[in-house]
Amino acid sequence: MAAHVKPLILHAHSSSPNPIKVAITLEALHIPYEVKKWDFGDDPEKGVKGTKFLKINENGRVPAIEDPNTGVVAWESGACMNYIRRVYDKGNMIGPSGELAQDLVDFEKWEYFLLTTLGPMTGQAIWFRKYNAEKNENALERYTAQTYRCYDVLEGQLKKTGAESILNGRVSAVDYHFEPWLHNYPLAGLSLDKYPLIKKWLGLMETREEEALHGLKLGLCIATGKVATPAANVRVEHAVSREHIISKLS
Ligand SMILES: N[C@@H](CCC(=O)N[C@@H](CS)C(=O)NCC(=O)O)C(=O)O
Repeated sequence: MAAHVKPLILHAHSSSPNPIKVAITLEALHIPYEVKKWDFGDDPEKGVKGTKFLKINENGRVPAIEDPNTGVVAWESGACMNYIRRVYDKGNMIGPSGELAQDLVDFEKWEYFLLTTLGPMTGQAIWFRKYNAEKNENALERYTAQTYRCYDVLEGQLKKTGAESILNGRVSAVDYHFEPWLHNYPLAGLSLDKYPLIKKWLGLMETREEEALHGLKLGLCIATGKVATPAANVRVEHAVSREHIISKLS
């Protein structure tokens, strides 16, 4: 990333998966960024539903990004990540792996599946398990079943790719979309016992993060001696550190 790039501002909340996806994308592309944290609620100065934040995102949710290099303001994690890719991923490190119409559709269909289905179903499962003031077993059952249905679909896809990445061939922004949501399965009270390939993929993503922590500490993001194959090197180049990201968000 060119040295003259001014840090982007990532508007976030420390424990939420959607801002983490954007942070992973920024880290993967080595784009400098600063995190501005917001509370949930309507505090006029600090809350996502407060007057100050609503001027940035009238939908009152994180993430949002501001790019001082272009003046662009974006919200919705998908729009933020696609903006970042269009402007900063000129070498197409994390986008669709080919230029065929099918390659682009494959990328988008998994991206949209996460944004419209797996993410919201998991979010509701977490809500009804942990946060809803009154018990609502019916809603909890419904969202738990729907999230497992999404896991079935993802497990089937990982069977086709060997579970190294969601799309064939390489880790992409699609994996960055899914990882923070799958990482939250215990919070939603779910189990991966019936999903060996999701477990494998999640484990690989987490290994990449650990590897990258080493690289990031050195100011580099290169494969370490522990990684042997060229395919793994590609993974590590895209790797990011959960600890590093969480430390920025907290
Ligand atoms: N579809 C949105 C969802 C954003 C979203 O729900 N963000 C949550 C945190 S993960 C939020 O800001 N919640 C605050 C609230 O509901 O008041 C996206 O992908 O960015």
